[in-house]
Amino acid sequence: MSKQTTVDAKERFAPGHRACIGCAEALAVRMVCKVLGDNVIIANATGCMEIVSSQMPFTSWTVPWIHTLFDNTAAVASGIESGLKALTRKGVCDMSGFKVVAMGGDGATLDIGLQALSGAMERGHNMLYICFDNEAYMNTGIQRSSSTPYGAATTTSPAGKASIGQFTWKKNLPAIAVAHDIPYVATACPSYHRDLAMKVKKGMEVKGPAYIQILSPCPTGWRCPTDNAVEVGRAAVQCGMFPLYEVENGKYKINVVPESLKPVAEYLKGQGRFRHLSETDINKIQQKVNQNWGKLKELATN
Ligand SMILES: Cc1ncc(C[n+]2csc(CCOP(=O)(O)OP(=O)(O)O)c2C)c(N)n1
Ligand code: SF4
Repeated sequence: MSKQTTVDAKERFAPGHRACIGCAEALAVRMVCKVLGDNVIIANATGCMEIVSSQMPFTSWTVPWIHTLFDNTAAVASGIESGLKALTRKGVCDMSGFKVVAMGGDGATLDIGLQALSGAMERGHNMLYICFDNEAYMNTGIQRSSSTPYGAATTTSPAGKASIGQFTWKKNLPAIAVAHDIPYVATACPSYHRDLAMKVKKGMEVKGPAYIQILSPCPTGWRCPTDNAVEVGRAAVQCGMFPLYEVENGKYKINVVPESLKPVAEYLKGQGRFRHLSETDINKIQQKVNQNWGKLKELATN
């Protein structure tokens, strides 16, 4: 990991869990937990990472961890944070060194739990929320979410003669988080592990709410080989489909700036969820990516 971000050898998301072969969401959780350290309490929404890690009587978690509903993860984390503050204030025990971390998939975060997340950010809780974005509701069988990219086939946005697959563009939750005027927002991907570790560390250290969205390639739902989730993640960053940037107190910085963006076609062609796309469809996606990249660069220069 990065020179600035030291981690120990301890696994806080331990092996033996039941994630699919090649799952980059499990990889991302493992990396994140290495940076979090022991003084954390994690509230984890229903979803792949909860299901694969906590089937009674087993657990992969070696730190305090609570399974929450889809809709209330950020509310539960807010409550824990307030509780810790009260314990410290009343002299019951000093919990000031603990950080509350909320985790959810993109369905739990961008759709069902968004209201609770917005409330927590607006109230200014001292907590880090991490969205593991695999771009669909994977745990229940690859249903589309508002984070599913345009053109992707899922079981509820199937591609066919009359359908391109997902017909809406990916919701920009980092921008929504920035609009809450919180101190730290970032995007990350396990394919860039030093960058990811640096951002998790910053999110832990900042006082107030922090939001990090981690692109987490899912071979099962993306229909890609199980041995190339890391490459796919890198390709998403290099073509601009998932740029890596951070926003500290409103100031944008792009962390990985490719010399020139790779064509999106290269990224799309490796994944079965996009295999039905025509050249015209791919051009449309390319145009949108160019447009979004231009906007991001502008934000980062201001
Ligand atoms: C309110 C509610 N609706 C639906 C479900 C069923 N459900 C459980 S996990 C899941 C999918 C989770 O998707 P996401 O949050 O994107 O995480 P992933 O599994 O992709 O990591 C669904 C739909 C539920 N538990 N609660
Ligand atoms: S469905 Fe996808 S995100 Fe879920 S455990 Fe399998 S590879 Fe990982």
